Amino acid sequence: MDTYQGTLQAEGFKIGIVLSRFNQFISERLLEGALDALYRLGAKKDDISIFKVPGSFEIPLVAKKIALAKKVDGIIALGTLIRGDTPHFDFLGAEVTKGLAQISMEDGVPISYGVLTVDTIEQGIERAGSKSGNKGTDSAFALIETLNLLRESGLD
Ligand code: INI
Repeated sequence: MDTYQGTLQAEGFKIGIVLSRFNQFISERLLEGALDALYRLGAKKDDISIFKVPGSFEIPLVAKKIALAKKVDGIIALGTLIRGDTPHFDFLGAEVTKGLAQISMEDGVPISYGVLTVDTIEQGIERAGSKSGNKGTDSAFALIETLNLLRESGLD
């Protein structure tokens, strides 16, 4: 029986990070968390490219272009969607999630999902480096594990 589980070793991987600037004070904490994780796992600064977009809606298009350019091994998507009084949040959340999943499947580029979808600013802060961890950190770990799983199992 063969069981594959990716190691946590980031050295040598080229990583693209797409970051939405909307709700910047939270999203920047996600970026800090992702970068901290990547460096702790051995990634080099020169192997990381950061693409800042205005809002989460713009993340999938830029991720798609990065995937098509074939210059990175994997992509981390970071953003913060906070529910308002209208259905806007639901439409945005669905499109961003669906868009990223589709790109990852179509282009075979691993994308990890670090887009917060929260009801309140407090919930966002909690998930960006305080009591509920940091979703940016989690998504960096998930990407590196997935990249290694594909490499080590011969599927990439
Ligand atoms: N973008 C976000 O990343 N988070 C939000 O909470 C948000 N809200 O609430 O509106 C948001 N809107 C901007 C959107 O992503 C686009 O940038 C904009 O519609 C222009 O295309």
